[in-house]
Amino acid sequence: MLTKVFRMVMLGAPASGKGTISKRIVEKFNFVHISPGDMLRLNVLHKTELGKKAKQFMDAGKLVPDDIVMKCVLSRITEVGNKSWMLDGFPRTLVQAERLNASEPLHAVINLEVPHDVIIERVKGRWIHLPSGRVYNVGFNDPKVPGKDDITGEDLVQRDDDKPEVVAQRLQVYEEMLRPVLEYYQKQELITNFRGRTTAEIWPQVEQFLVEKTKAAVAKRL
Ligand code: G5P
Ligand code: MG
Repeated sequence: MLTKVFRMVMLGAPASGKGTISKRIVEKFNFVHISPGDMLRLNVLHKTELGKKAKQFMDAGKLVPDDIVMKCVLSRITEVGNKSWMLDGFPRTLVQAERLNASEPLHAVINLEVPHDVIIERVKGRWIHLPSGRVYNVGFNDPKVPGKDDITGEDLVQRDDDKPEVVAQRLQVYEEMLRPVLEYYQKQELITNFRGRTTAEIWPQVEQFLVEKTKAAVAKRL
């Protein structure tokens, strides 16, 4: 049982399995999952002012401006209060990493490394339930009823940014923008890389790592 607030981020290319592994971390460690991507998609769905601003960037496979994303993330962290949390797909720029560090020093940074050929195949079969962010994949975690969310029975959709040309752009942006973020966390000796072609390979490594890290945090060695 954790007695201390644990703060971590999970980085990784588009479709590397951040959302999938986050779900397992939530189940096993009871962390609050904060996914700026899910939050932005919900705003786009509900056509909020923020959603209208973000949509043009997301549809083009570009990053949403730092100020918009920072505001969302920091206000969500404040809402979460005194619970352990994990950020999924944040920070994506050096500015985001530095601003996060200024208010929320981290215990761990996890970076998923999955080859590009695997990523390209995965996005073709991805279906999501937009209101909840639940994610499925044909042949990996199929919904119980094809095309329907397991919990609500509502329709599943494909993401607008999962079109092949947008995925290529997202991968390029990821490579360019994330390099300085990875270097930033390497300098702080905070980052751990996890490699594999499947979540089945990666998850046991992440699980073991977090068991040790959270124990150390509770023992106040972090
Ligand atoms: P997001 O929403 O953060 P991405 O591009 O970082 O999006 P994405 O696409 O959500 O990441 P993921 O979460 O890493 O991918 O992967 P996932 O959904 O868990 O898994 C991918 C698929 O593979 C799923 O269908 C899953 O079921 C399947 N799968 C998993 N494991 C396996 C396996 O072992 N085998 C098989 N066969 N399948 C598997 O960002 C979206 C946009 O929002 C904006 C940007 O515009 C961004 O492009 N944004 C930000 N902008 C600025 N700053 C930020 N911090 C931003 N965050 C988001
Ligand atoms: Mg995701």
